Amino acid sequence: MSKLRELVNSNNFKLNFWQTPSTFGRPVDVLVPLVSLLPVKSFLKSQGLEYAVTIEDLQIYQEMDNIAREFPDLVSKVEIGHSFEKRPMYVLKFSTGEGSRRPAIWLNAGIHSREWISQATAIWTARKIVSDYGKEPAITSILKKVDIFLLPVANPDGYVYTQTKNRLWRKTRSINPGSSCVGVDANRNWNASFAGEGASSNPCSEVYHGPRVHSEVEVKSVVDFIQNHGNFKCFIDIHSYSQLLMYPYGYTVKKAPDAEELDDVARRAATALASLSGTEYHVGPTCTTVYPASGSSMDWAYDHGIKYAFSFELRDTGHYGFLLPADQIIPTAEETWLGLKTIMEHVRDNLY
Ligand code: BHK
Ligand code: ZN
Repeated sequence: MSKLRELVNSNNFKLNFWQTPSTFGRPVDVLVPLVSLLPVKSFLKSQGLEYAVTIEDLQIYQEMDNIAREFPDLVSKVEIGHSFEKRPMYVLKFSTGEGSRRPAIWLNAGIHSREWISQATAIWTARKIVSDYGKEPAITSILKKVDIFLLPVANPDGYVYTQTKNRLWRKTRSINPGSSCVGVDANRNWNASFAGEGASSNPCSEVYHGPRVHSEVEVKSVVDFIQNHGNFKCFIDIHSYSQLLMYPYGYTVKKAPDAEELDDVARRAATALASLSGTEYHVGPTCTTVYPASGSSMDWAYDHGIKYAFSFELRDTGHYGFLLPADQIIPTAEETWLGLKTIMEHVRDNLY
């Protein structure tokens, strides 16, 4: 009791007590900011106070629960697997139709943990879809024909690490046997010219491709889900920063067979995006637009027959970089939505 009071009165941990300590000795409920999580846990342990985590991530994971609960006829939450550190990987499935194998779109965010505008844009997008469905003709007609699967946090361990230890962490948090360096670049780990150009075999590199194809359980979970489903027509990976909209390939300078159609769709998407507040995007294939990169999710999707494969690099162009201020989250998400909608409308009208 007195130890709990110590916790309440300490300003260091920035705790928010939902239930303050009582004299009856019932448990208290405390909201802990991620930066304080480890210190608070060790304080509780050192004082012999029992605790349990009841809501893992109040912010993004809780919002996914809220959306699924508020719109049960439109949204379901699917657990597709877990991360290296055993955090659940949740996907929101938006579907209006019967049958489990309707043509589908995969929206992937947060594969690189430090690109926070990606996860934020994804969760905003989830709320946007449920708010606009039945009111706005584009999303309503898209969902008449296709299902949308949204993975807001593709690299949960990395995301927690960026909030607790190192804001600029990019990779997964898997242990590399024989090396003191941690993690694999989850966007070099896919079966698309794996370990080719633009990836490193050094575990200490930021673009380490990992020991083998799909070695990262986070990647394997997505691969298995998409392959078992078998009817994905579109895959969009969302990164930051640079304001780019790219399509295959990253692993070769060779033109993708569908390059002209993909370029046309991407240009229209970039124009729609810019129409909101003038944010300019460059459009092109990854390899010649940024750099060669083998083993990416986008190239894997494309080579596995998912024709409409794109990769966004959201705001900005480097002024704030990964540390995009919070007041740009909603403007970024709103403009990105116009680009996403353009692509999804094209998919709707060009199912194959
Ligand atoms: C995007 C798609 C396919 C391959 C590479 C890229 C560029 C991306 C990367 O994986 O290196 C750039 C990046 O993370 C910054 O968001
Ligand atoms: Zn990235």
